[in-house]
Amino acid sequence: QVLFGPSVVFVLGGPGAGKGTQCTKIAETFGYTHLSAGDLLREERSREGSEYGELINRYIKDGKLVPVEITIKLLKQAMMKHGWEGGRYLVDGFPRSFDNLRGWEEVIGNTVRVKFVLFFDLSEETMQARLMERGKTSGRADDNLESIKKRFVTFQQESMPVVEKFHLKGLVRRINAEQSAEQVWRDVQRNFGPSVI
Ligand code: UP5
Ligand code: MG
Repeated sequence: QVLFGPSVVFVLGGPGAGKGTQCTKIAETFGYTHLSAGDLLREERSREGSEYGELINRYIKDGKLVPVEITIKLLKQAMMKHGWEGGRYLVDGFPRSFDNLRGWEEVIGNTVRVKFVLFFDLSEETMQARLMERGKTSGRADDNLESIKKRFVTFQQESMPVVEKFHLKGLVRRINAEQSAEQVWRDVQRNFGPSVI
């Protein structure tokens, strides 16, 4: 059993579900460190001397999942940097496949306590509209219709089965992410605070 290692909340949901937006608020309000797997991969892509830059770029544009060895290395590095013992982390956008989960279990496994999984649930129509709107200014290589469609396929085929698996373990807390950001935040907050530590 983990006595004083880090604790983690996984934050899952489709592309454009609002994971990043809500994680920022949770981090500010409840003292978590927010680690977005996608942000870590994008940082690594632009890091000078990175051997993975090209590869990461290709996978992200295609809406495919970067080999888990890379993602897990970045996540673990970030957790060590911010403090391992007693750290409280929001892991945003990971694990998004059974292979991701295997990587997590092999490298991190029971050295970390997974408290629960926050799952943002909403329609593809809404996600698409949000991402197309963001794409006007985001500069993200995957905020275009072609990449968005590919991200949806990956989410349905690879990520939803992971959510289902966590659900069967009783770990999932579902949020109606179709609502306004304020309403979503109101629902998200109920899952944090003294009663759920
Ligand atoms: N917005 C947010 N909430 C709103 C609301 N309630 N109402 C109206 N608008 C709302 O939000 C998206 C947009 O919607 C923003 O403009 C926001 O203002 C607005 P955001 O909070 O950014 O949503 P988020 O769920 O974080 O969307 P994101 O695009 O980051 O989701 P993805 O899961 O697609 O992206 P991520 O960065 O996690 O991954 C990108 C790619 O990296 C993946 O496709 C994959 O290729 C790769 N990747 C891996 O390979 N492995 C990993 O482990 C992780 C990523
Ligand atoms: Mg995000």
